[in-house]
Amino acid sequence: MATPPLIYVLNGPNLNLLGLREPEIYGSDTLDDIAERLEERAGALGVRLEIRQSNHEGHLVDWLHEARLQGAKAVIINAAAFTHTSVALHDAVKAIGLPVIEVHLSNPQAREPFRHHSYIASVARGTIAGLGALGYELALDAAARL
Ligand code: CA2
Repeated sequence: MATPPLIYVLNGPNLNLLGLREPEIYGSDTLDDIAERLEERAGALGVRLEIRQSNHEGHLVDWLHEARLQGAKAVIINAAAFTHTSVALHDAVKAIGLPVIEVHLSNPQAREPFRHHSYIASVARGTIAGLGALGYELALDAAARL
């Protein structure tokens, strides 16, 4: 039987604190809770997931490259604060040539002005923001259909 398509789910800095701090902004689910629901949904969709989190920009760049080398079909990324700062992530997303879906738990457009610009958005296939943890599941549904 053919191996199910692979999708990378990458999470940036401080997202390891999800559910532990600032639930009024980011919700009460931990990253493990989100990962568990994504794995469940992935099973139903017939795809495999590689779910990672790092507080280091270079790890996220390396994992974007790895996604391409591993033959991933799509990447879902919440680059967290690096969304607003990282030309390196912009370049990596552009370079790998895979459909990349940008996800944010909160709606950065409704927050401080420094969150209004995303270096990822212009090279992403699409962005889902402001829907909390549900955004990851919607992104997975979309990724599986791309
Ligand atoms: O809304 C999102 O998903 C963000 O990507 C989250 C980032 C923020 O810098 C972006 O502007 C929008 C912050 C992630 C930090 O996560 C925390 C979780 C719990 C407690 C503290 C931070």
